[in-house]
Amino acid sequence: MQRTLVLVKPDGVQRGLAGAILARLERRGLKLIGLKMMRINKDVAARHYAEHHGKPFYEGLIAFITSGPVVAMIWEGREAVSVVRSLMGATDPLKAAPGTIRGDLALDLGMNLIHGSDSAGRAETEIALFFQPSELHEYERTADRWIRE
Ligand code: DAT
Ligand code: MG
Repeated sequence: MQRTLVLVKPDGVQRGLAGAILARLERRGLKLIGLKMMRINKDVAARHYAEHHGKPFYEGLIAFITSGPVVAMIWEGREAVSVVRSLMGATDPLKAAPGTIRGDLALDLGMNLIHGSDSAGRAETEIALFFQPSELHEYERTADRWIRE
């Protein structure tokens, strides 16, 4: 089953939206298998956002993501990566569709509440960057027979 990394960014924690964001993913039927609050340090931030190194917004992005605690989560489910990306909405909240997390709850590109891995390959790398294997929980969920055909 596919897994993906989700971060409720510092703006989401500060605004008291961590629970609301978690609930949206949970209600969709995705399965939570890892969860922790953490402060991202500069080294992890640089590795996580390496693809954006050198871009004009890079320094601000690193400063933002390290500015306060985040809630890090691993979600599992069928096509979890693209399901989470669609629930998140477009990167720029002004372009995100209503009904999505960013489209309903955010206004600014730099304060867009949530990170989700953008491919299955990136998800594996990001999960390893943020979680130890012992922090991931495999368990049976009785509701799964009402979620998965
Ligand atoms: P996403 O978070 O949707 O995967 P991304 O990986 O392209 O988007 O960018 C990572 C984050 O960087 C994004 O959530 C917000 C910020 N960002 C991206 N493009 C930006 C820009 N042009 N100006 C300011 N911040 C930007
Ligand atoms: Mg991205």
